[in-house]
Amino acid sequence: MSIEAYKTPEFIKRKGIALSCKQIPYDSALTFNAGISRYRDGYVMLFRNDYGFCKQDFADFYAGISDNTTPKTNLGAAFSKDGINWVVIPESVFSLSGNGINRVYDPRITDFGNGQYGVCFAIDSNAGVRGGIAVTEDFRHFDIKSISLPENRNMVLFPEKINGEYIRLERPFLACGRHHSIWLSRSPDLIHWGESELVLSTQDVPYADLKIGPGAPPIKTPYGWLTLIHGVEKQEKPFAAWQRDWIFGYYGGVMLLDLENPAKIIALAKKPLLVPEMEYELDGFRGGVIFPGGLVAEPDGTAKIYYGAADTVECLAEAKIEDLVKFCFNFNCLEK
Ligand code: M1P
Repeated sequence: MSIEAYKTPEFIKRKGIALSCKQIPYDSALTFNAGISRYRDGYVMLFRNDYGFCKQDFADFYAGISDNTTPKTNLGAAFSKDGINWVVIPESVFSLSGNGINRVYDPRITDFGNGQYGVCFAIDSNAGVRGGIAVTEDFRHFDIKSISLPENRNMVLFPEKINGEYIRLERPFLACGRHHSIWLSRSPDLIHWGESELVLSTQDVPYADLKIGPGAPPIKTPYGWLTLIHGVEKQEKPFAAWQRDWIFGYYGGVMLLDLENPAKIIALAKKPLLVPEMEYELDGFRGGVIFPGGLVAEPDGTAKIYYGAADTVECLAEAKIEDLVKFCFNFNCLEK
């Protein structure tokens, strides 16, 4: 299949670009793949900030003039009263390097409800990609609790303990040519992780043929834990992109997990929830990429859905939580 075969359902209301490099008061080329949470009387965003290169560098690269196509990355923070308009903190708030670590990226935020926030992030290291977990109260100071073994990332934390344990979803990179899958692990303290179980394989997701990954930290509904994922499908022709051979479509997806045993899927929508369709989703550093990282429940029954688009900007869409749940049940992969 290709992205033309799918359509974003009408109950998804796009609100456009929430944050772009134009709003960043320090070096910034791409601002995307953010984590978002309610914070005090508003919202907080931790976003991925890639810098040190620009679109022209890619044109120069293809013309054989330059090879400045590898970004540097740090994490920025922004605050908002309404979840729509953001004020960016004047300096980046988090980066790691040394000890074989090259950069951190793709942050996720989970509100533990006690003034503490769990932050998951990916790490590129000399040994491979790793998943980190930190705790913060102010989004300026981060207490790193654990960093996984190599070849794991895309972690998201649940907002509450289940049977006395912290829960995370994660995406190990499976060897031996197996497709990537979403797994669940448990921890008493955010440091030691185990009791891992397979949740979902790429082969079980109709709109993914290469990879899947956890997207936004789950929110609790009466029907189950509602959570977003991404699914990756190879396309027939490359997208309009800075990276001209970029041929992978990324869709946002949605599923419901059992409230008591979140390793069990109750319903998984067989159609994607967010399909790259808008210019800002199709054209950018890597066109055709939708990478959900935030799902925020509002008191009126809507959810704010935050996603990185084209690895270039951070976007917002809204939907009724009831419609997201119905979408899972009405197109449930588990009912063949
Ligand atoms: O470029 C698309 C995405 O590629 C990676 O994600 P995944 O391993 O799931 O394919 C990440 O680098 C991500 O940040 C990026 O958006």
